[in-house]
Amino acid sequence: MCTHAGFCLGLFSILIIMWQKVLPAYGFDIKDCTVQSFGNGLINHTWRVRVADKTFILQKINHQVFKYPQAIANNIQLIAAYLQAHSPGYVFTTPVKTNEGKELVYIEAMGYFRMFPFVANSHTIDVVNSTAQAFEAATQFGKFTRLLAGFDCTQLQDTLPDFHNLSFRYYQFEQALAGASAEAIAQSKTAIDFIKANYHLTQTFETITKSVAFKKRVTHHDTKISNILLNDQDEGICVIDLDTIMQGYFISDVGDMIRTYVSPVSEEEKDFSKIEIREPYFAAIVEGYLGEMQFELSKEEINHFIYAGKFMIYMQAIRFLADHLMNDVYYGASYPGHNLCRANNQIVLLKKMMEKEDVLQQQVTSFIQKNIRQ
Ligand code: GN1
Ligand code: MG
Repeated sequence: MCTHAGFCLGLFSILIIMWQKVLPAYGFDIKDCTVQSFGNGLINHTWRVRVADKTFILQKINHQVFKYPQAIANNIQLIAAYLQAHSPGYVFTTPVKTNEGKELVYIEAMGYFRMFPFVANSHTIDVVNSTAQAFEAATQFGKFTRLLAGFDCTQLQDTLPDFHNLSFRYYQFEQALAGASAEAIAQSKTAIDFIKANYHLTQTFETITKSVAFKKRVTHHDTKISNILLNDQDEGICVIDLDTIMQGYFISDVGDMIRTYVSPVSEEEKDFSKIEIREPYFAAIVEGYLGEMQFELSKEEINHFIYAGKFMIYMQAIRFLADHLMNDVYYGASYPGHNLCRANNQIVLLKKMMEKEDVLQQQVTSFIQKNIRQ
């Protein structure tokens, strides 16, 4: 929230100027539009635009992070064309074209923008409050990859090179450590020691990248609950936030669901005693995702279902910690030590998951016994 009136007003005028430049590209006059901030992503800025009886989602792409916005637009187009041909009933949101027929608007000194149609009778949620929601989301993310199983994913461009490359993230962490102040290192000592002590998780990732049993597929790479559109009955409609769709391993999508659905509190929680592994929510992810993907995944991949969760939680802890050591240049921070707190939160989550590994593995095993072997 803005605490300084002058700053707030300044920010608002910049937004107005920006909308005044972007909206005409779609044939809209700002006077006829109601624009409201929408969602809570850390990277892109999103607004809901109402004009007459139509609603759209307008996004400003973070160009510092996504250096190749055109690659995102190309990937979305390729996937949309494949889905249109092979699964015509499937809802897949594609950008609205500008008056010039383009998917992106570039405004000098402001960056790239794009607009999506708002899917009627849909809503998103920020927190998973029921196992049914976890099941719906896991089903949608699994279905997305399954429907694209016949699509040649090597056609997709990397919109964020090395995004979920854990070896690269570990290297970035080492670089951050080498450049960090003695004070920041001392303050982060427990987190640094934990990351180093669990380097074996990076080694497992390296084994995966060399294994023929692990396949690259069309992967969403950001499977948090707010990236699923739900209908009024809370049933999944489709996946959204398509920027990081690239080729990747299933551990990214399953792992981020485990990371973000299983605990009742998010990475923002400062009271770590609230972090918990809710077994029924884990089971809902297993049932939803494997319900769609059981015949696509190899036995070896299914055996790494639990690893997927550890991989993503560990990588997120590394990314927050490295950002803290580099003075919050990537994620930003609302208070001093914010990214260290986020990293420590993820470390607690990982420890709690490691404690429950056997019980969780039992859930995967029983799904396989009930379904796949029949
Ligand atoms: C970022 O902006 P958002 O919330 O969709 C990040 C994800 C992290 C997430 C952590 C491009 O996603 O990888 O998991 O923050 N996206 C990018 O909250 O770095
Ligand atoms: Mg995202």
